[in-house]
Amino acid sequence: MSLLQPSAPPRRRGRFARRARVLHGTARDARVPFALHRSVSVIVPAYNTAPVLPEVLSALVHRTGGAVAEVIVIDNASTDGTADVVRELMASDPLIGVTVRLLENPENLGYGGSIKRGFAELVPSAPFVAVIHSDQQCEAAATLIDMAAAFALEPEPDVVLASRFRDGSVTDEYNLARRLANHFFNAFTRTISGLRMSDAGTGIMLARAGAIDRMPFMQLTSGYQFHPQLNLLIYGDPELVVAEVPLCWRDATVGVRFSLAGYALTLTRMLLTFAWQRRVRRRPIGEAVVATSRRAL
Ligand SMILES: Nc1nc2c(ncn2[C@@H]2O[C@H](COP(=O)(O)OP(=O)(O)O)[C@@H](O)[C@H]2O)c(=O)[nH]1
Ligand SMILES: [Mg+2]
Repeated sequence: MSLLQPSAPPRRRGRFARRARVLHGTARDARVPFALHRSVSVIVPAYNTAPVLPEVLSALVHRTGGAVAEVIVIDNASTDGTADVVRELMASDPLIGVTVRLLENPENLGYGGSIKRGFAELVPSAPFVAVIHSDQQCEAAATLIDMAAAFALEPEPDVVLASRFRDGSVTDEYNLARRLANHFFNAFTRTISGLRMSDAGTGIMLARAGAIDRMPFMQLTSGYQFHPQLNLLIYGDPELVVAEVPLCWRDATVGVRFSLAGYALTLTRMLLTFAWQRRVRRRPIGEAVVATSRRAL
């Protein structure tokens, strides 16, 4: 019996025919499929998250049903001793010591810069690559297991995205202004792109490395618009099967909170540039997304 049921048969007709096929998983008693055992490499971007990062790493290494092969923490030049905390944890817990690798950016490379470094490191060799944040806005182990379990769906997905805004998602402890802004930008992104995505900005994902390898990820922004750009590429790729699973997401208690107004401004600029490239210049999705990088900070 499949543990995850598609909520609706995937549609291949009409205006979505040339887009990625999207499945909707609802995790119930989720289990890691055999194919993913010891096969997932997790990227954990970190910036000033020392107080909570040990628990995130411990969850990923000890409580993910055997899915995790390695974890790469990418410290983005934190100033609160995040890297030292990771080193201490690696020294005190043998399994964490052999599973976690710490990469330290010599200077802050931006959020997207860290993910690009992680992808460049892992995509050539790992079978599956995940992104889980270091600030505990979601429960790391449960989220990774839910995403892994979605690989039992038929047809098997290439990319699984954890969504804050679909049936089963829990966001009551997530700031109302950010929730509303996300709803607005999801609708805006869907209107502009014609792509059926429930959470256009999610950065929590698990994918076959081959699916990421298809993306020109090094040409995306090094800033916060990295995932909105990457998600346009993923949902717009007709060769990919994409699954969404519900995510429980709450406010962070650590780290640096970026300005919502600044984020909204750069996202608006990115989306308007994308619309111009698609509709006026008639560029394919991939080219249109890459063309937004200059404006997507
Ligand atoms: N704010 C910030 N977070 C970073 C940076 N580099 C990596 N991160 C990590 O990236 C993750 C997401 O960043 P965050 O600011 O929480 O964004 P949000 O959760 O998407 O609203 C967190 O785990 C951060 O610790 C950076 O330069 N700035
Ligand atoms: Mg966060």
